[in-house]
Amino acid sequence: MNIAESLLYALKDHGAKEIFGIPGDFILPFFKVMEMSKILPFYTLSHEPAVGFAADAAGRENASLGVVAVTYGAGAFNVLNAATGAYAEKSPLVIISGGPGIREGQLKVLLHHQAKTLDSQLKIFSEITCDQAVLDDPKTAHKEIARVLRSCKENSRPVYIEIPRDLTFDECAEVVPASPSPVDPEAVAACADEIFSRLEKATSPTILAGVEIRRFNLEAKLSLLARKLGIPVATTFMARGLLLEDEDPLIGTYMGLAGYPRITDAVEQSDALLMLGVIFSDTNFGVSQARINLKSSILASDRKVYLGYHSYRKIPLESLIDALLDRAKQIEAPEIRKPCAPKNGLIADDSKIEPHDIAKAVNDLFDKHGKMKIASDVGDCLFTTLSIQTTSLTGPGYYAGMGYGVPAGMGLQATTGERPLILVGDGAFQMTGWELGNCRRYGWDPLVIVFNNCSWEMLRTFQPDTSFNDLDDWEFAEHAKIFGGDGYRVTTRAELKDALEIAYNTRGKFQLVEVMMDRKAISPALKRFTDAIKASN
Ligand code: TPW
Ligand code: MG
Repeated sequence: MNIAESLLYALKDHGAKEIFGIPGDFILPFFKVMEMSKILPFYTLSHEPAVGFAADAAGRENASLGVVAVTYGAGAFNVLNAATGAYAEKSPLVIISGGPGIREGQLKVLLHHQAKTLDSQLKIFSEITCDQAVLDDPKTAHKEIARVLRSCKENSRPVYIEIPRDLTFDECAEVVPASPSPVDPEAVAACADEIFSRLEKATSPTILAGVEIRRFNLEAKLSLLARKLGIPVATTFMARGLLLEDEDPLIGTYMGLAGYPRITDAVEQSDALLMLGVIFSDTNFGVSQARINLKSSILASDRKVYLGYHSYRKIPLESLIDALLDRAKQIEAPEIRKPCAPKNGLIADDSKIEPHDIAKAVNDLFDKHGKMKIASDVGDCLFTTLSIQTTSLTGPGYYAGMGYGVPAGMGLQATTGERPLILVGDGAFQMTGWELGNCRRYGWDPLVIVFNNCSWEMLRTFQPDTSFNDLDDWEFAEHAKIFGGDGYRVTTRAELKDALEIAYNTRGKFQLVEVMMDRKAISPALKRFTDAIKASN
């Protein structure tokens, strides 16, 4: 087999389900192999940020590799921001870029798409990937691929693979998956003992679950551990959408000052807070890190565990949870009181719509027809998800890169075959919304709700006294037909309810519900968040 086939089989073997990409001359040979070999399905969109976001979302959804393939320079640099978001939010994204051929690299002329030197791209991507390989030696390429894909899975961070275009068809051995990085069982045991004795002594232990729990497929084990120990679990903002089974002892989403007091107290007043796979960021901690007592907390993240004044290294999260499960013999733990789901439906009258009404309308829709997976963009739509019943959610809750929602939703439908619900603001929709024009080719039919306040409203809440956040009214619904979908523009709650029902019942093409709202009409969660930020400043 050739290098491209060897890579494609290895990707499939490591759990990739498809590839998203945009061709260019440096990656044309690889695209040819993708098409002819049919080893993995592949989808093209219109702009590289979108294929990056779609691949990222597919990887998050599957807790496995998401793959994006682009051309050298102009293509790859367009993916850089999506890759950075994937790095920050620990998404296992494989970035494949075509590269200059070995022979043309020796010419004394500059190559098109070249930045500074031919390896500028590799250097730039090295900063936001956890491992890299340039497959410039067909004899060792299979080993390089194995190493890099192992890094991607073990760290759940992006990796970078460059294929010199004139080597794409060179003979290459089959990739044998690399054996897992070594773990020191004694260190794991010592760490688990220490954590366990802290939990046993505590009077109000709480577990805070972060995205790594999902990335490493540990939801069921964590749920069992928490139930055995009788410890309630909150998730971070980033990890909202985890632990959706009825039996899971989930009390809700922790948002610090911006969240519900019951959950904020359970986390901040805990005398043994066990943070598992958490990204220790300002957004996850709702601007109130300072209120968490780090000396009495335990943080397991990035294969390290921090307890008070010391730390353990090379502790994979799964090994740690397994070791804690071994120690958790107590099955008769007290039952954990779970909050009831919000149950106030939309009043479908002639009132103007506010973001909170969208949450209610979506909750009603889910009650009637069943839950959908959600892809959300940044902006008030993401805060609105806090008032929507917990369901599988992908959104850039930490890195906060705009433009994620629409392509991420398309990636979800590509990889699951299920129709997603996409939530997006008008500002973000201006960035990547038109990617919806690609749905028709693939038969995707996402249900899209655009929060149209003609504004970069979230920014206005931070700085109300300037006018550059005013946006024009682009009348998005008007354009939907031309792009292969249906559009509905709604201004009252009754219209919202009706449009959602019709959109839900129309399958086969994307449905765009453009919800018109006043500027300054923001969700309760965004209000609490900005109030908290103002208070902490
Ligand atoms: C790629 C900065 C954060 S929120 C926001 C901006 C510009 C406004 C979003 O407007 P939208 O939603 O989508 O209409 P809403 O609810 O606030 O009205 N560039 C990028 N990412 C970020 N986060 C920004 C700028 C930003
Ligand atoms: Mg807006």
